[in-house]
Amino acid sequence: MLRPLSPNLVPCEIPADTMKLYGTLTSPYVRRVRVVAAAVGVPFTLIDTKTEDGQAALRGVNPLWKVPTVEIDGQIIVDSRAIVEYLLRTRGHEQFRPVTQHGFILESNITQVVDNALDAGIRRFYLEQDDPDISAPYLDKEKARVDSAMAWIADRVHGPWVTDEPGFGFAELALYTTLDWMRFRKAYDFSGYQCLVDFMAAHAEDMAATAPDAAG
Ligand SMILES: N[C@@H](CCC(=O)N[C@@H](CS)C(=O)NCC(=O)O)C(=O)O
Repeated sequence: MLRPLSPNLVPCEIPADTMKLYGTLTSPYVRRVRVVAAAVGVPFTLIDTKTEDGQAALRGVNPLWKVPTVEIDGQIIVDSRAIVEYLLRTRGHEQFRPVTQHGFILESNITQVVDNALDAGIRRFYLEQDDPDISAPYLDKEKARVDSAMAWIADRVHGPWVTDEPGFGFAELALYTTLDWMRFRKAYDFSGYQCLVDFMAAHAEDMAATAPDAAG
């Protein structure tokens, strides 16, 4: 099981070995990086992209203007999956279930389904922030896509795990951060799936330190 060491570390001065993390404390994708950085012992400084300065800094390093983006070991990495992969490859896998040859396809399918459901939820969230009454057939399709994805995932979750190999790996991290963001933003009610409720309960203690609720 993955045990985060500390949720955020924000020193006054940035030592050379500290990662610069562009993001917000409410983003589920940024949370994945925060969890893994804490678990492998990489301190980071958060550049808050909700602020004007933070957003300008992000736009200077990532042409997609998306978070998380990190600066580490003199390089910029965009996309949470690549950042997590880099941290695990360079700082150690000890607490993280590795992806085996056997498990690769299932893990890949699960993370694609989870991430696409999350992306659909995030798009709806942003659009409804701009216009609470917004309505369009494509938005209905996005909602139906999330329903379909959740039913597919619920079929595969067993106890605290998602793949057929036990252990906390990327699929579990992706699913936990996604469901917790949906709970936090009231974007999707998964309480009808007892297996998803149980999955969340199994990891809640380990994930509490990085919960989005405190950030508002
Ligand atoms: N595939 C990307 C997705 C990142 C993503 O969508 N981040 C959201 C925040 S949770 C974002 O930056 N949205 C800004 C926008 O769409 O303008 C990853 O895994 O890092």
